[in-house]
Parts: sequence; C-alpha cells; structure tokens
Amino acid sequence: MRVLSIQSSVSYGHVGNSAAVFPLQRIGVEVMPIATVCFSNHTGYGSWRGPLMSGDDVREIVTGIEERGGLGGVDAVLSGYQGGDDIGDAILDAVDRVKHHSPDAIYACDPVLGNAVSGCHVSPEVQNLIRDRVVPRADLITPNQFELGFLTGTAPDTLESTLDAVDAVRDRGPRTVLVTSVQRPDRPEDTLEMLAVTDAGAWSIQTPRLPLKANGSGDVTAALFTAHIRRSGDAADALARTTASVFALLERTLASGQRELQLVEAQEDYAHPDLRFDVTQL
Ligand code: PXL
Repeated sequence: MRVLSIQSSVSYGHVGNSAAVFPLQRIGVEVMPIATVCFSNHTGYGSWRGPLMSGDDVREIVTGIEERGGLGGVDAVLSGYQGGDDIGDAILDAVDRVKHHSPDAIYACDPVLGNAVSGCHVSPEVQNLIRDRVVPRADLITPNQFELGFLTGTAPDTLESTLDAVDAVRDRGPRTVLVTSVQRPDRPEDTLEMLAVTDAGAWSIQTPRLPLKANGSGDVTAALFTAHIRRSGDAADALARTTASVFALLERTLASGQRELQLVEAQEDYAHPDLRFDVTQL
C-alpha cells in the first residue's frame, strides 16, 4: 500500500506528517510525505520557527515524484491542516495527477478548521476553500463534530442531527465519513465517541475520555483510519483498529507526563492493536 501524504512537518514533537508517517509505516504502508509547512514545533506552543511552503513548492515536489514514476500504484492521497491559502489548490492538483496515474486511488481529507472549544483556527479563505472546493472532491473525510457543522451549515448536537449532517455532506461528494469528538446529551460525559458512515452502513465506537489534549492525535486517527479502510474496505474493522491504536497512544502519552505524543513508544499499538472497544452498528 502506498500513500501520498500532504501535511505539516515539525522537527520537535508530532503533528501533521510528523505524526502520521511513522504509524503508517509501522503498519506496512509506503508513505511519500510532502510538507506544507516546515516548522520547528506545532503551533500549540504559541511560537514556532520555519517556513510555510507555497502551493508551487508542493506542485514541484509532486512533479518530481511523477518524473520518477511515483504517482502510479498510489492507494490514497491524504491531506490535513492547510497553512497558506494556496495549498488547497495544490492539493487538488495533486489529487488529479495521482488519480490520472492511479485511477483506484482515494482522496482522504481531514478538513481541519478548529474545534468546539477554541473555535476556528484557519483563515476564512481556507474555511471556504475547504467547504466549497476541497470536501466535494474528497472520497473520505474525517471532520470532528464541530467541523461537520461548519461544512453543512448546521450545529449537530445529538446522534440524529449528527447523522443528518453526515448524510448532507455525503450528498456533496465524500461517501465515507469519520466523525470524531461526537458530543450528545445521552452519553456519559467521561466518554469519547466516533462515528463511521459509508454506503454499507453506520457504526459507533466509544472509549473513556483521557484527561489530556495532545496535538496530533487527530492526524494519527485520520491516517490510520484511511489506511485500514482502504486496505480492508471494512469500516467497522477500521474504526476498531484505529480507536484501539490511538487510545493506547494517548494512554502511553498520559503515563509519560510528556506534552508530545509518545509516537515511537507506541509502535506495537499500531501493528498489533488490542481491540478492547466494541463497535456498534447503528
Ligand atoms: O495537528 C494539526 C496541526 C498541523 N500542523 C501544525 C499544527 C497542528 C496542530 O497543532 O500546529 C503546524
């Protein structure tokens, strides 16, 4: 399996490609990473150094890969947080070129906009670009519940309204949707829920909520879910494996007392996840 992953690169710690690449490699995926930013560290620290790549920088790298024959045999293009507002078009160009050489490739987009606690943290231009031009071209999206609301102009806060919003966004293009951080009144407060919806059905999984917020955990989630579902076509299995791996990664991170994901220490949890959480078909 081969994935082109267009995301942030950081040297210190783990977000973007610096979170997604190693877990993918550890489950046997050949990854071609392209950086959208090249930062010292993630922006959660409040200060960082290093350049934003331009859309043309990204296109140049894609062209170079194409010249090596590397856009053939690609199973998925994965994108995450977009720094500058010209990255979206470069990502869409990359998707076109990959699908030209690899017609079975899927485009998996994590439409990173923000979250329910801190609101949107990308510019209005990027928000509109993602909603109006990027998401309709995606085959798979992994919004959190807040992002799903923005994409559909709704404010989902129950299971029913969340599934309605998923239907609305699926009508606009992406047939597979993973919703993370699902909040609803009829579920214990100290749990977290994710929903997966495909043409074959809808599934839910719940885990205890761990007392930490680790930047990059969403990037690992999107990467592993994309790889597992692309490999097996089985959304329930992909949901179970992804959840088990990410939960174990967060447990190790919590136990370490460190701020950054203990991404390398958790390597066995990607390759051999302990499937301790049950998936429920809805
Ligand atoms: O996890 C998303 C992400 C991507 N890229 C950069 C970030 C973050 C989150 O903090 O700072 C640069």
